[in-house]
Amino acid sequence: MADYREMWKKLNINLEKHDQLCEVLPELYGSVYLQQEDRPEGMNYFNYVVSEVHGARIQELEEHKKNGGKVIGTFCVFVPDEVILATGALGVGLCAGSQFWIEDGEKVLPKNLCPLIKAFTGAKIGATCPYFQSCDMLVGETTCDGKKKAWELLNEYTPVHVMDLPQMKREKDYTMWKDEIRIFIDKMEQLTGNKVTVENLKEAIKLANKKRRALKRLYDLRKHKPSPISGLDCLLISQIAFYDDVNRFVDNVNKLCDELEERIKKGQAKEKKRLMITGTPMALPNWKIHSIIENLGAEIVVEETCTGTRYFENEVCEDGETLDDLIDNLARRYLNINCACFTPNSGRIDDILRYAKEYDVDGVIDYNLSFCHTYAVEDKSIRDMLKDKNIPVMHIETDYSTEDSGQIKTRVEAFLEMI
Ligand code: BJ8
Repeated sequence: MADYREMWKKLNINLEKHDQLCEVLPELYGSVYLQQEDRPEGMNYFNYVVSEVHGARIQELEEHKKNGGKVIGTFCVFVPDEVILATGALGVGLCAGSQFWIEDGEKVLPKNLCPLIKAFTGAKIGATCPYFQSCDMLVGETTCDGKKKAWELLNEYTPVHVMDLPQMKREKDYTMWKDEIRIFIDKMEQLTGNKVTVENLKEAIKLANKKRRALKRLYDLRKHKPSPISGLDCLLISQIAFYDDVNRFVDNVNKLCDELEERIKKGQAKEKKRLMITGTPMALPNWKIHSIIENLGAEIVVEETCTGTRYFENEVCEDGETLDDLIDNLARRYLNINCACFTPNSGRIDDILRYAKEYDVDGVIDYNLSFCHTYAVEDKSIRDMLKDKNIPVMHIETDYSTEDSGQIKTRVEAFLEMI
């Protein structure tokens, strides 16, 4: 890897601490990813992206800034990427998935809080994440209480714009969400000095849809029995989707899909037990559950999460004559995401049932980050519905530590024997 220390220094990274992080990641990646057998050639690109995660991509962001562009950090799939792209800015997902950042997060946040929130806060206050350091503005949203309050803390470090997300899906909520998108457009115009027009917003919608289509193509290939790619690899690709250059990412996903189609034609190894993960997102480098399950010989074939189907399902309609038409299209697509912060959220149950059929799963793992109450409460309705359809389901509540890995492994083993 090239020497990025000068760049990190300019970004005010805590170099000493950051060195510790740089030591942990390759080791973890090697043990989780590189030991998988028979990986598609096309995964080499994604290996490269991970090896350069705090290097080459950050350099590109810095280059973009030198040329007058802005970098925007986001934390939720409700924040419309299209607005960021239309103003010529680059968006990066900042949700954090490593135990490494928890200690710093707990310096300012209660211990009994969702690890995702503690980790991203810790990444910022410990100055160990170059993505955070590169951002000109962060965009928060009013989803769960923990996140809502974390924006106030982060705002002391980097300006945070908060989008007020309605938590019901009535017509007046669409109107309100449209208004929030308009306010976000104003904010982005002020920050970048670039106007959002029908032309550039349409272009941005097309680009974001292109990414959605590539991911959908990848997920559709997982419907084959056996899946031509591991759940671990797909999870990694979804995680990388949040910060990689869009066109390059789409090209590489499509190349990989071409290879997977060839694999399917050739026929492959024996079938494995097929599982769906549903629940809270798995931010990079949270590979814990996938790694445990796939090491036990089963395969994860779909994730009904924000690092899965919720990120790419449903395209934004590309038709429209006016800016208002396009904003309406954005509002309709985004408010259609079924996150547990909504009430009611029966759409998520319909999605899970549909995926169970489409991907022909043998069982479902309801994955819950600790202290994420909305998803924890939805567990009951999901369990009831799946039991009703005779689909085995298992709930796993966990954080980023490895302390409970042995116990989870034993439980998953028993579950796999039963299904
Ligand atoms: S659309 S899931 S990305 S809010 S931070 S809600 S895990 S307690 S991330 Fe999320 Fe948007 Fe919903 Fe998806 Fe729970 Fe943690 Fe809150 Fe979380």
